[in-house]
Amino acid sequence: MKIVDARVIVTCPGRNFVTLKVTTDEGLTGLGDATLNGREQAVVGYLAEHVAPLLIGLDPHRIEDTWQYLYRGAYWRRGPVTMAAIAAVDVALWDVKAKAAGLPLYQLLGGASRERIRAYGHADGRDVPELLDAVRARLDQGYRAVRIQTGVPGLKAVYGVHDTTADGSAVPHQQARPLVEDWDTDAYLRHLPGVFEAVRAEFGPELPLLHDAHHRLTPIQAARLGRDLEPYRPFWLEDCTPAENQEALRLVRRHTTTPLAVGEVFNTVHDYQTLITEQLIDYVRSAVTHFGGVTPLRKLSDFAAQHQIKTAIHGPEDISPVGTAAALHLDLAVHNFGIQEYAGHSPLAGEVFPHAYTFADGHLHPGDAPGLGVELDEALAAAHPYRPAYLPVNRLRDGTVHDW
Ligand code: KDG
Ligand code: MG
Repeated sequence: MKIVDARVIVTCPGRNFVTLKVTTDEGLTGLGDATLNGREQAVVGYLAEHVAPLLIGLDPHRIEDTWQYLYRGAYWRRGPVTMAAIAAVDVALWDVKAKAAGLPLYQLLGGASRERIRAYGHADGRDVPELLDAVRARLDQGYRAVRIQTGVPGLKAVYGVHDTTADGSAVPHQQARPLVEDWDTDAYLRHLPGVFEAVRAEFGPELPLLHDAHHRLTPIQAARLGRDLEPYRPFWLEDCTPAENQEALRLVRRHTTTPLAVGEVFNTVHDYQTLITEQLIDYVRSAVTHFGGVTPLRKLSDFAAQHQIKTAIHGPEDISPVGTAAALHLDLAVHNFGIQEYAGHSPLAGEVFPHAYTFADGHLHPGDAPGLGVELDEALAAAHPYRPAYLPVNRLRDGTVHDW
């Protein structure tokens, strides 16, 4: 079998998604997600100009060799743009291989290790009463685990507290310049334990509660927060410190037993070396889409497993249904699965990407269609073209730029 066509398709069914579609001489097609939120066109250029021409004539079954060819062959390694482009190729080739075998992808990854995949959803509110309503709404949708984020008194716009559309999905920031959010770490550290206390008081001790600090704390601040949250038994504290500094987690770890989750902005296993070998975290959070695909994420899972660390693949709205499906096949197959983030997509995104995966009773399943189980309605995609959008930026009260 040979690849005869490789095309990049950008669509905005409510938010931008970048998809690679490969076609073989046997008429099989494969899809890969290359969406890099707020920097989509950089990946489009990388894929269309530098990668797609190299794929023509290759045997799509040679996934490992193609991965190494694109990773080592470029000389310039790593980084989100490069790794999103390689991920799209990797996932598209896995899709082709599994379709050629007539099997859902998880069967090629070793088969199912479980019946279903526990998911967590997002609940947020500008204040505690709004958050409690949002948690209730997620429980009504069937979720059995919830990430809780709230506004902080005195701050106008805080990470994770969304404006929502009529269907409840988050409004993407489609404007010429990034929205500016504001931040005050002391106010946040004072506020958050009370938020956990209120949610526990309302929903009891069993509901798994997660929280994302989105890289904003120093190690000692993160240590304090982890300790202050311990009475409420969080499922995890995510991205407590800026991701570049792996050593920072040593200090956090010394002070708290709150489980730690890290990795949505990581692109390769090298970003995890210290974190995994020194067992400084409990969950690896990388996305198939930003980590070079199914091939390296499988290797990461196995490396993490040797250190009793579980997987928790990144699943925000800005990973397309193609990237979501790829995650679900891995989730079902790997032994050390922990939990899957599932923010869901707008109904229109679901129509642009018809898919076999299902969500019911708080759990996901990738379905049993051959391949990934996701298609792309190209006519509908074309009817919703790319719209420039940025992620927000973050400033302290005195105007200093802070981590977003
Ligand atoms: O594009 C950025 C989002 O994917 C990120 O902010 C979401 O932190 C996130 C999460 O945990 O889902
Ligand atoms: Mg996060």
